[in-house]
Amino acid sequence: MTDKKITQGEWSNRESGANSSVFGGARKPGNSGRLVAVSNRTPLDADARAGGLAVALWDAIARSQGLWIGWSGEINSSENRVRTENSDGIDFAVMDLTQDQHKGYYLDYANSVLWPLFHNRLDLVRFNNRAFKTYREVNDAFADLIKIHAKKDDFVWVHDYHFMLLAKYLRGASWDGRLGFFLHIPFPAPEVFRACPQHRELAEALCHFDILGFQSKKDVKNFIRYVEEEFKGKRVMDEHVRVGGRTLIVRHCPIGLNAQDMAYTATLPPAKKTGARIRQALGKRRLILGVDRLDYSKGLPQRFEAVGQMFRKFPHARENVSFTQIAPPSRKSVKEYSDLRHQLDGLCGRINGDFAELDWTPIRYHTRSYEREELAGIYREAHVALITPLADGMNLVAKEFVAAQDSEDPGVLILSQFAGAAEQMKEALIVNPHDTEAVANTIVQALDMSLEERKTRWKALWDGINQQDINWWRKRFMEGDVVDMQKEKMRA
Ligand code: GDG
Repeated sequence: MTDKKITQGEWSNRESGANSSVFGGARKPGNSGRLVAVSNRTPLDADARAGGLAVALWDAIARSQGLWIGWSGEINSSENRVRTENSDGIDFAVMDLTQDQHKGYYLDYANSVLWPLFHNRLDLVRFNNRAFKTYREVNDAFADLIKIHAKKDDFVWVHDYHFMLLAKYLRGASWDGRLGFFLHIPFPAPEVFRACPQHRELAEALCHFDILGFQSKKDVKNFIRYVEEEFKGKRVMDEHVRVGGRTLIVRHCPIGLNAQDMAYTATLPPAKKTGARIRQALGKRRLILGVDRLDYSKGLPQRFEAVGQMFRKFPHARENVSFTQIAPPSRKSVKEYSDLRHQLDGLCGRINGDFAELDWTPIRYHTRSYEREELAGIYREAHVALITPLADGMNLVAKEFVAAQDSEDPGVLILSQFAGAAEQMKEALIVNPHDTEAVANTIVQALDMSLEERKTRWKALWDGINQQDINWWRKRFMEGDVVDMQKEKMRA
């Protein structure tokens, strides 16, 4: 692999402004072409197929006869590692990773450097220059795959922190097609990002995209402040930033979900059956619910502590509620995740030991996943959703919970101020997840809330997520570009 790093000198020289403008030049609205999505996991993977991203992009890709590029999910060290196939009308080009690539790029860099760093957990980051070389190598290999399969008038939409270097490698190979990048996780404050030895290389590479989409206004601010401070970047219009001789669009683009579909699913027989089972198990008690991948960014220990405090401080709550946490394990091979599992096992055991009755278990904690239909039924049955991440790009569970509610008797959403969703979902009860006493008090506030207030808050939340749903998000990202491109394609 060649190291295509642009030196600091070259980068500074580009600030003269002599180079290309982006949306003002060749890549302006109305170009025709296909949509090419690039993401680490693709919907060929059964686990990713049901996700919001797949739903959001599937139709748009199919309409433009585009394709999806990503990791196959397989580890294979042979020469023959690229596979193309068509699934339900969508073309895929997927690549296996070698054992070394899987370890360096995925486990050691994406999962053990970028994920904790971008979630403000410098204490968990294991900086690793060798892993970064593999991260470069894999990004370079995917850039080659894109060059082979994408055409110059396609819109290539790259997803997430696994592929931050792609645009630089493509531009280095004279690719001047349209390139967009959406970051699903938060963009850290510049002070935190600078702790990463490769921060300049990563950020400079991002500046080779034509458009960068972020979940929250805070992420946009962090990124713009970083390029202003580090690369003397300048905001030239609302969304346009001039940096390194290029102009890129930096767009606030909060992801949504297919709200109507979740609302409908929650009324179907499988959801109702699940709801009835829970009701039977709960008896007269009401359900407080958490649903998260088992991840240290989700604030689960603090949440368990808050629930324990609530049972201690408000003994009457013991008669009235149970807390259920659904936490399907992810990234089991990373040490921090098994440590978290042990910590939660201990906390759960302690709280249940302190408060359980012969006929009541205060905390139920399930480290398994449920079918989407079952999950919809569980959401609908919950009186309170406790969504308290310490850092989160958006948090779709908060939106799914709202979508699944019965409008005549809706549950109450308690949401962390550190979830991207908190910027949009202002009618939730917003909490600081580190302040476990305040969270305990807020749970009681939610349990005591009148039906009228619950309905008012829910209606405002529903209107928001229904309006800014997954299709709104896709269109917003591509505003003035691929949307027009697709219209042209359909007219043709
Ligand atoms: C990243 C960002 C951003 C969970 N348990 C089960 C299950 N889930 C599904 C939920 C939800 C999804 O997993 C989790 O989405 P989140 O948004 O909460 O979080 P991340 O996985 O961390 O996603 C995040 C997101 O990207 C999108 O941009 O919002 O901030 O970190 O859809 O429903 N699904 C099923 N069974 C389970 O047991 N079927």
